[in-house]
Amino acid sequence: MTGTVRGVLAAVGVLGVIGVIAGPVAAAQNPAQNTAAKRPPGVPRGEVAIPVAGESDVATSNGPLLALAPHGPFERGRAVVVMVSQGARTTVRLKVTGVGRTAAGRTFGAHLHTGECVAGDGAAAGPHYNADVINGRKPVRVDREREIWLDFTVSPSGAAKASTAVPFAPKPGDRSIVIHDHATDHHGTAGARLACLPLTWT
Ligand SMILES: [Cu+2]
Repeated sequence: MTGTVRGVLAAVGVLGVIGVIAGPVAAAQNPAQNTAAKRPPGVPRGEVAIPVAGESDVATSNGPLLALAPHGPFERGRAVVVMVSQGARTTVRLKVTGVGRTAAGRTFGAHLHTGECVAGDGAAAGPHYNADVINGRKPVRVDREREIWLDFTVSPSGAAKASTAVPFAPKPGDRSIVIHDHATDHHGTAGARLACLPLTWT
């Protein structure tokens, strides 16, 4: 599944996504606790309200990673990302699975980029989503408060998790999570683009 959901998510597709990611939406993990008893007025049976307070925008994506470089450790990789914005605060969680064993123990950079995730075309993803750049603020600062950085270290079983919280709400678009060859340095640089996951919301 790739796409956007605001406010109310269809239970069938989304519980699978939420189920692997703890956090603000963790209460959705157990479908048995989220049926009739928690269904607010106007939410049809079979759907579940996201249990977060106030106005929230939720964007999720779940699917195979698209290769941006040949023969990388992410060729059979999959990823799930859940981004929840409440006001000016956004929490993003990423889970990656199916990473090649040669990558166990390695740390990779991962970021939200402004552009699309297109297989074989790393440039299509554009630059990092930077809140200063997007909002025209100068000087532009590059750090984990202005950008969404999700560096992760791969476990022996080929899985990894990362999360971040930032003080801004990214503007909608056809965007991507890009995985890079090495950990992000203090300039925001992380080497070659290896794979990406589309993340689109409106
Ligand atoms: Cu990046």
